[in-house]
Amino acid sequence: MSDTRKLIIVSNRMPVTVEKKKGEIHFHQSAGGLATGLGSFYRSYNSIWLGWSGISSDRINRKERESITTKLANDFGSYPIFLSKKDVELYYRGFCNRTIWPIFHYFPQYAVYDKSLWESYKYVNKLFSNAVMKVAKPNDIIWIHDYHLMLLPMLLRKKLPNASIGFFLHIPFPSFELFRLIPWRKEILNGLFGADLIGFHTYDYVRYFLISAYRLLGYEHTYGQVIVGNRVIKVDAFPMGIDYAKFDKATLNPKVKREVKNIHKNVNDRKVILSVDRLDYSKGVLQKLDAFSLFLEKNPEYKGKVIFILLVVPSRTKVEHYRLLKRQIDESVGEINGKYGTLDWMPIWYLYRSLPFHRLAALYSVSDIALITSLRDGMNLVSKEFIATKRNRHGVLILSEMAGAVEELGEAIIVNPNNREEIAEALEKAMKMPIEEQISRNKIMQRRLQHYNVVKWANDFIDSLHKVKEQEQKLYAKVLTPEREDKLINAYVKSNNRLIILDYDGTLVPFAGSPEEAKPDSKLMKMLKAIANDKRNTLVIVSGRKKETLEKWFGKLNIGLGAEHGAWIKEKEWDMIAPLRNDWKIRIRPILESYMDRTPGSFIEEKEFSLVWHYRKVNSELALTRARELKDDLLHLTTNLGLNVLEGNKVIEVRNIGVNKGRAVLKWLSKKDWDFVFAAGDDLTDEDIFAVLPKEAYSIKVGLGISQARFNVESIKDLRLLLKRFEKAV
Ligand code: GDG
Repeated sequence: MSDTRKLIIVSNRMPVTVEKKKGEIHFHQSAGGLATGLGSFYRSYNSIWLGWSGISSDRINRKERESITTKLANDFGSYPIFLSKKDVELYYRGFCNRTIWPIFHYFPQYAVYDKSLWESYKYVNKLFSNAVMKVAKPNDIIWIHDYHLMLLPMLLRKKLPNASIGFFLHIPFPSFELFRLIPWRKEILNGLFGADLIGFHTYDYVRYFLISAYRLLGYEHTYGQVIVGNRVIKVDAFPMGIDYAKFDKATLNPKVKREVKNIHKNVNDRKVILSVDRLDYSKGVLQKLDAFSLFLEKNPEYKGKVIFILLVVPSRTKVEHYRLLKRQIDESVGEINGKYGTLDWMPIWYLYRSLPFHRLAALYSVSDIALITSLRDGMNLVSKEFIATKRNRHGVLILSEMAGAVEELGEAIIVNPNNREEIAEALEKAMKMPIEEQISRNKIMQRRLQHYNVVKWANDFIDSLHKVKEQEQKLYAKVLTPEREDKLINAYVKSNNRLIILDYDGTLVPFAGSPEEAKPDSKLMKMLKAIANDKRNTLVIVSGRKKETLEKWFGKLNIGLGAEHGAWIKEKEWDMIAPLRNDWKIRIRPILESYMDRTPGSFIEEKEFSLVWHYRKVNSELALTRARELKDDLLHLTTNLGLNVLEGNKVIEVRNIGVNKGRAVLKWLSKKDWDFVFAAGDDLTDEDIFAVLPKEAYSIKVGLGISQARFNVESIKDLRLLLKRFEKAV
């Protein structure tokens, strides 16, 4: 695929690190998974990567800045963002790692809520936005990565309304109860909603995010699709893969082979347990040390026969909780080695540093067991890399159920990282697992990892981003633009026999629970009256409401009415659309009542020919479950009773088959040879109206979203402005 648009990747750090040593500037490229995954796009697009260079701007002068920028652009396809020492302290070490990181990893006790850190986070996100604006064109594709830049999507959206913006979060998205703790939670969500596509590692994170969006911003979703104003936003899971081939082939590399030999020499024929983590409290390092100690205590026969290689990669050592953790790990290792070690056997080999790739790969290769006990982990790539290195060879993965990777690595031994007994037992089980079983478990996982590798992951993400945009454009194709509106008004002015059909709730006024709250305002009444009084117009309101309510509100106006979704219609007097029965209500009502009792916030509305269960005020998740259950229950019961179960906007309604707004509208349609037919509605029940209209009719759905209507308007306000033009044209 070749595209003239640019692909702009934005992450906190770019894949090149800039350092200043003894007055000289050095550049190191890091070949991370992300860079590999994006490799194919680099070739098909004109790409650029933006991020912090790693060097603080206080340490370089203007000339150095310029030469760094030029070198990065020419040699690395990158564009640097310069952060001062203070920015790094407040934004990176501050808000990112002292507020977001602990909350998103379920460590609220470590989180600080400090306005100055938040201000710095906002400021640095703006710096990133300014930098992107220096290189971006209106239709470019922008892929933003991770928790450091959650405000960036909206900052960019405001400046580049047509750009394709994707956001991917590499860490977990927490449950609402955690996320709500952050004082600036709404700003963060709003920031993210600037993107067209918001991606997470797992479906659980998607769910948690959508629940927060609903609870905090009132945004609803349909299969992960959220419509905000005139935009479509998709939220979905994209489990990040690894550069599979790199690990699969690693053991063929002579440098790795040499290293493997070396390790074997030192290990002898002892079993090797491996642990690889960044220094982070979310990784559960203390927990695994504790479990290893318990394992030795319970299985003394393994003393002298097993080595635990503990690789801890230094990270965020300037944040206090990390320093404390380092001390605790040092102590724990010392304690265990002191307790069990002998003159010729040290149970834990502890490495506190980062290793070059060939040494890491060699460790994966020689280890019999990989022990991953993250307390929370967005994905955990180490577990995937370990399995990928084990082609046709044995090796057991023990994996925490709190790591995102567990969804794809179900053949591992899964443990709860807080259960030391379970981890110790898992170690014992892993030690004893037959080699054939190890290989066959690994093969299943390898197939999966090979298939959904990092390139596939990145492709999938960008493809989905294109699809969301296409979908948005389809919706846009139906938006009532000013030109289309002018044509409509033109047709209105020229015509003499006009039929105007309007739904009420959600179309003319916002949804509200009680009739009192939803009463038409005086401006609306004035407008309807004016339209109705034009002799060329026949105005009809067709609603789900009871006839008594409609009569009270509109009875005095010169308009037709349809109540209870058309069960009753009024031209001069109220009349039933067809002979209907309602004795079925005695059987259905008790079912709805049992749901009402078990679902706080829900209530039943009884109309003459229908029963309605309302759940607008019910907690979102419960509402969803209950609505589904109730629909299932009702479907079984109603088939023989000649009833229909219909889902409206936060309601489930049971009514006689054949009663719908469309049938009511047909009554008016067949009356005359209309030369202008207009209908507006907002929800599923109005689709029945749209379905019976002649092709040339002007039908309008209020709100963006799939509909049979010819056009969409964004909001009630837009529809009322349009109707105002009817009034003025009188
Ligand atoms: C975040 C999320 C999510 C480790 N030590 C060495 C070394 N590594 C490499 C590994 C692996 C990477 O670092 C670590 O990735 P993880 O996924 O395990 O964890 P985080 O760093 O916390 O990453 C995490 C990830 O983002 C991706 O979205 O999975 O949940 O927290 O690739 O190989 N590499 C070398 N020497 C080392 O000593 N060369």
